[in-house]
Amino acid sequence: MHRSSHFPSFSSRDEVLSLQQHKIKKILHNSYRNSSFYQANFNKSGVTASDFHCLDDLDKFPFTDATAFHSGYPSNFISIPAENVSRIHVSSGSTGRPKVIPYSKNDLNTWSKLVARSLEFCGVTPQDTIQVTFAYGLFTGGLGCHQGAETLGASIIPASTGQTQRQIQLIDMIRPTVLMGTPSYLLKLLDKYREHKRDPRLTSLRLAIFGAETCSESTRKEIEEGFNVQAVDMYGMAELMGPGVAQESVSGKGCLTVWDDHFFAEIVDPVSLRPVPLGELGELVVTTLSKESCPLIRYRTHDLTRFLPESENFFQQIERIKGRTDDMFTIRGINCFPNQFEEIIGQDPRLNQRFQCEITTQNRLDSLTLKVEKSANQLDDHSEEVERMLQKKIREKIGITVNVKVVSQLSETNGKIVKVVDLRS
Ligand code: DLL
Repeated sequence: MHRSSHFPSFSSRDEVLSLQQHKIKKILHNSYRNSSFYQANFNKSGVTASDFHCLDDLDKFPFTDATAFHSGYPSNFISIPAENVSRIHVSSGSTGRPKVIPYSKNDLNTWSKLVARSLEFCGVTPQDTIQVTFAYGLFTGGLGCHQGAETLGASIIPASTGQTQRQIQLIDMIRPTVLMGTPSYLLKLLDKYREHKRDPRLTSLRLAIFGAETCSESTRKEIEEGFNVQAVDMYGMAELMGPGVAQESVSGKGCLTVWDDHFFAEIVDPVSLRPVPLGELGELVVTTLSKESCPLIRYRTHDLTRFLPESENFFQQIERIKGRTDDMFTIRGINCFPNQFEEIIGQDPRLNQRFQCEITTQNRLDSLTLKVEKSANQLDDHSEEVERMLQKKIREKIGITVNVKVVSQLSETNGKIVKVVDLRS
């Protein structure tokens, strides 16, 4: 397959590793020199940039976590003068606390190229028209995908998220071939078609690119069968850059190829913070290799994944994200991850796969209410029966008793549904 200039060609894995080593060395020296945050952090751990000689030495360096972003803006964390900042995004991520993320001109340039590379990797070409339904604005999804699509040379419909009826009109009118958005929003769009008795299989679309939140295989299947398209996953995070950190291809479903000429990935046990044995599930930790404005050294993403064998073009591959370490909640002693429920919900066609876990205290006991959206094509109200069935299945499969509430609509932010709302005191 012909690859454009956004796609580097490596002749061996060693070539990638040596590039990473070279870039990390530079990043460590620059961060120490330009950011008082890293100076203090390195000093506290008794390391200096000169202690890094090879990739294995990186584990001498301290981890960075989201608290680094909590000291206001511009902070001692930033490595470039504030006047060299070109754009600022703000992410509340899944934990709610806002993080201010600056980008230099070079950062924006690298980001655009990486999103263009991601799009190309899943078969998007300059001949495609892409409807971007990720939110535009402070969230990195809209503008990030927009710039990348522009860099690739595709046509873009900057629809942003929401106004679902209008999205359908745009698809009818402009006949895009590619749709991008959160899985939650793509399901909502699908539901709107059904509500209006329109067949979503008859659009011009051939490919859906989803990202920004976890998506179970049953949700992917619903999107693929619903729209009669292929659907692939895009991974990213505002602090690292935005969308375009890792990408799934149509022929390689299940694994994300990490653009590891720009991001060095480690997978560690979330408690001991030691590397997990190869192939085991753990927390993804990333060191940015190109970011100028606020480089991240061993940044804890809290996303759960595992290493897979490297790709044929020598990039690192990881499994699609399984969930977040901070999404895990313990209810009456049982550890739960929201996506355990996703697969069970996905088996009932009367439900959308959009749901939220709300945890409260009732009579001094933890209580979990699973709120699930009903599908728009369900004219008859089977809510009570569905609630009973779902409660029974969860008790059988996960071993806990939950309250189930079928609702018409759940609220969302940037097209993402907050999967866990913990209201315990
Ligand atoms: O969600 C960036 C993005 C936009 C990625 C559009 C892909 C497409 P944040 O708002 O900072 O950035 O949220 C980052 O979202 O740590 C994951 O927990 C989750 N996430 C992002 N992509 C995926 C994915 C954007 N493909 C957080 N699968 C991350 C699962 C994802 N979770």
